[in-house]
Amino acid sequence: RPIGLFDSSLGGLTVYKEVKKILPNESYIYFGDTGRSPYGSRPESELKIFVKQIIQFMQKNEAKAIIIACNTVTALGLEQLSKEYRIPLIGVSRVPELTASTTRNKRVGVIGTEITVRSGLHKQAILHIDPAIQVFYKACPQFTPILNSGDLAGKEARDAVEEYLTPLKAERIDTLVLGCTAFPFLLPVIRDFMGEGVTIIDPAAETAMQLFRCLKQAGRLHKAENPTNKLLFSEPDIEKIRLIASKIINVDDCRFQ
Ligand code: DGN
Repeated sequence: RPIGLFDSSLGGLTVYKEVKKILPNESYIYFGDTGRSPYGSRPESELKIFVKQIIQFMQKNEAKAIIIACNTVTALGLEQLSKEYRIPLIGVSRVPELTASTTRNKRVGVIGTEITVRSGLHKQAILHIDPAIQVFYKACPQFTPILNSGDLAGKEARDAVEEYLTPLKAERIDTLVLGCTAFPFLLPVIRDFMGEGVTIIDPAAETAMQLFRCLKQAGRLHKAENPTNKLLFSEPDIEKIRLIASKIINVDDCRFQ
C-alpha cells in the first residue's frame, strides 16, 4: 500500500523528496491540487471540503498513511480528520526544537502563506521551547504563483524575495523557517538575499522523520516489490509540471498524470 502525500501544488514535492530518502522502497502517490492553487488565501470552509475530497481519493488508492505536505492545511488543524477517516495524517513539522537550537541571537523569521502566518502556531511552538526567542512573521503570497510559473530564479522571483524578506533582514534574524513547502524551490534566491549569516530551515526532513516514526510504531514499514511513484495533478498541463518538478526531484522513476 502506498504512502500518500498532497499539497495545493508542487510544493509538497520538497517533502516527498525527503520521505523517499528515508523510505526508498515504499510506493508513493502524490496529489498536487494545481488546478485550485494557491490555497493560502482561500476560506477555511472551502479548504476543508478540498481536503476531505483528497483524503477520500487517497483512501480509494489504499494509502496507508497520508502526509499533509502543506503548512496551510496543517495550520487549519486538519490532521484531526485522522480520527474521522481512520488513517494516519501527518502535517508539516513546525520544527520548534531545531529552530530554538539553531538561533544564536534569538531572533527568528517565519515565512508562509497568510493562513499559516495568521495561525501563529510556529511562534507558539517555538516559545514553548524557549520563551526568550523573538519570532518575526512575514506572509509571502506571491511565492507560490512564482513556483507554479516555473521561473524560479528570474526577476520576478528575485523582486518578490527582496520585497518580502527585507523587513526580516531589518530585524536582524539569524534563522529563517520556510513555513510553506513551496518555498524550498526558491532556496537559492532566498539564500542569496539573506546572506551567509542566516540559517535557513526547511522542515521537510523532520516531517519525513515523523512519518517514519509513525509507520514504524504501527509496524507498517514495508518494502514494495516493485515500488511505484505516481504523481497526479489537477491542472492539465502535465509537461510543464514535470519540467518544474524536475528541478527538485528525480522525475525519471515517476509516473505523472
Ligand atoms: N505549499 C503550501 C504550504 O505549505 O502552505 C501552500 C501553498 C499555497 O497554496 N500558497
